[in-house]
Amino acid sequence: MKVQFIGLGYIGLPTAAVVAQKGINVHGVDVNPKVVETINQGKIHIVEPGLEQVVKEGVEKGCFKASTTPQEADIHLIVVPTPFKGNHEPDISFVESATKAVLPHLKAGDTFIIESTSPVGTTEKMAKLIFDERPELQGQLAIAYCPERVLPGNVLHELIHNDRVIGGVNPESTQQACNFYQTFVQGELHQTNARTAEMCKLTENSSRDVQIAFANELSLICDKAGINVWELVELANKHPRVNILQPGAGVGGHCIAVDPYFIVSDYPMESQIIGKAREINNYKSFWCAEKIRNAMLEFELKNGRKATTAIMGLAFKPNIDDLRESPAKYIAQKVMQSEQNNFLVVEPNINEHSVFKLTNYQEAYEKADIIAFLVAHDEFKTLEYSADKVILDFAGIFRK
Ligand code: SAJ
Repeated sequence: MKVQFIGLGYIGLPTAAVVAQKGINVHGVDVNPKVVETINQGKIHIVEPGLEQVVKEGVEKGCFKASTTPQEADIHLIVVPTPFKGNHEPDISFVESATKAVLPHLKAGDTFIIESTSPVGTTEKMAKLIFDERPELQGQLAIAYCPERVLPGNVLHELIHNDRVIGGVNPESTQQACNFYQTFVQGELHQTNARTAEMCKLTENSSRDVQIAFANELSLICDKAGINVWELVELANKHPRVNILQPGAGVGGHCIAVDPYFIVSDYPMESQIIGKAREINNYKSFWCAEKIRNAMLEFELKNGRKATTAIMGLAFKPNIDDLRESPAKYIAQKVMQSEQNNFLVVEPNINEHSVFKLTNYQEAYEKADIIAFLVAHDEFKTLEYSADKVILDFAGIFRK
């Protein structure tokens, strides 16, 4: 059996490596020749604990090879990004071009699986595209959708142990795709149809977005009402059927802040809560930036000099080095662009940044007058609360 992965990014690469680890012949394809070269040297171009070792083993054993062009295989997986266009409409052009690239290599008996997060109906659209070009394959291919669900930072474990939802364009396709996932997934495989599987992925991330929006909305209310939101959430969660998430500086990353728009864009009238949650979570970042600005003005009025402000954290969530779609980065940019004040920017998970000059977290905490915690990195939790500083704790470091 040969398995081909189109797309060797944050999901494609670890999945390909885990499949190769099973001794299965894996051909990985990426449009970026640098990525291909790096992988063929047994190295990786992304940060993910433990991944480099698995890739290295696969390459050394000869099970895992990367190239810029697709070839014949038995299983084809599409694992490319689905960003959005102008007004938050999903852009499936990468899925389309990956499908077109695989098309000439398909043969009777093959399985074609899309893992990329996709709007409802994408798998059926790709099936049509395939059969329009290759009508002789009608009834001869398994075509299915199976979303990835792994959490960055814990990908290798979750790839094997998470349950998967698998939906084919017909029951035979579903079964054939399941047979493939059985080779490396220890979690349960749940069978459904392609549209439900597509919607399931969007639902999972929208559910988390809505729940975080609830926590963020509470934080705005509590700020006005003079209530400590961290204590409030902790106490409410003592109820056996309440489980509120943590408020923060907004929602970032390339999944939760993106996927809900795929529902809103196609079903705008129906998706009231989902759309509103996106607005609330975006507004929370804007609100944090305003809070920091106001604190700087207040400090200046009170002390007759400009404050030094520490921006604590740039990543999109705690303990990672990923700054993509990061609310903390957005807030830092917003606050710093219009002010002449002194800023100390901290991000313990990266060594340098092309825009921000980075300062050590302890030094920044010591030197600054205003401390704005934007991300709950573990390092920050080792700092002692200091009553003589203005502390804006959007990440719940001191929970005060
Ligand atoms: N966040 C909060 N409060 C919380 C939890 C998270 O403000 O209580 C914020 C984080 O700081 C971050 C954002 O939400 O900015 C997203 O972080 P996350 O840890 O919730 O999720 P991701 O984006 O790293 O990964 C998600 C996961 N989906 C779900 O938990 C439903 C993961 O399982 C998916 O595979 C991934 O999206 C994806 O690729 O779709």
